[in-house]
Amino acid sequence: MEKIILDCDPGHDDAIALMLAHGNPEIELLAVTTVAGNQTLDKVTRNALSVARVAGIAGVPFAAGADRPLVRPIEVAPSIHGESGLDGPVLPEPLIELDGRHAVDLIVETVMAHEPGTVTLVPTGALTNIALAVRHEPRIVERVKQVVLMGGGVHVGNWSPVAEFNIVIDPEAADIVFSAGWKVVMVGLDLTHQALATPEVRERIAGVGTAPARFVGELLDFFGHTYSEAQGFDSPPVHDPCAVAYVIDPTVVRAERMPIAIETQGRLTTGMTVADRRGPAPDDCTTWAALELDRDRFWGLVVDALERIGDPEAATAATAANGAVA
Ligand SMILES: [Ca+2]
Repeated sequence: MEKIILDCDPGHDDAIALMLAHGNPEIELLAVTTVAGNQTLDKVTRNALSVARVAGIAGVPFAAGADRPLVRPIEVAPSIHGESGLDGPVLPEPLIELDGRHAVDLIVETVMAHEPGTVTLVPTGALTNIALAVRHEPRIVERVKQVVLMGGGVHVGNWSPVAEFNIVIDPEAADIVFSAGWKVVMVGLDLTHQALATPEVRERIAGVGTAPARFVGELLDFFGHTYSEAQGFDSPPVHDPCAVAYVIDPTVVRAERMPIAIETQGRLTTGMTVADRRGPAPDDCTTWAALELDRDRFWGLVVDALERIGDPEAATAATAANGAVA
């Protein structure tokens, strides 16, 4: 079992990442934390709790974190994710309550409570919470197994010609996380632009036939529309579950070790993940870039997770009905 903390900003692809982490039997989801990014903190936090209900997640602490980047003003992405941050499906009223702790405290306490080298951090939003956690308790750098993050790209940007959204909205936080000295796997756009929800993929998901699968279908309908309008994609790239897939099975995502530094000063290049591919990585290099996705096995993991999640609301209703009869 791989123990993870998912730090996210749902977000259509974050929602699918959360479902993959919950449904996959190789993953033990220790905590879910939220950070401002795709939308404001209040919105993405409520979205995370709604998705928890759809997927039947219970007994996992959810905590809200930073409501803005470390230094810069907040920047959100309604052109991709809509005004709610998760436009498309009806978002049910959450059943679970938010943990009272700040996300940074929950991350630090969870990492320090587990054996060294056993907890993987999976950030799929801006790196604000993770950077704050490093500053708050530097011992987590030694203790965490690895950081597998969705963000950046070796050759490509999306929010600017050379920068990806999660990195560019808080490049100072990204700089702290990439240079901390722990193993960082950058699951960036080179990789996630291979994770396209094509009509064939969406048919496979629809074939699962459950309420959570329909919810994912409605997410992908909206996401497909905005990605087509805003960035000219025929099918939307479903970024965030790729990071979870790497944790489940690193052979689904091929990564290469290479030095990666964050540009925080550039007039045109702020937020660029500057990857050095000039030669073999030096021995002390701790950063990796994901480059190649096994598409079929990746979507197989997503479909399998949805099948295992089943229909939690229907199951709850059936249990309640049986209870009433008894
Ligand atoms: Ca995200």
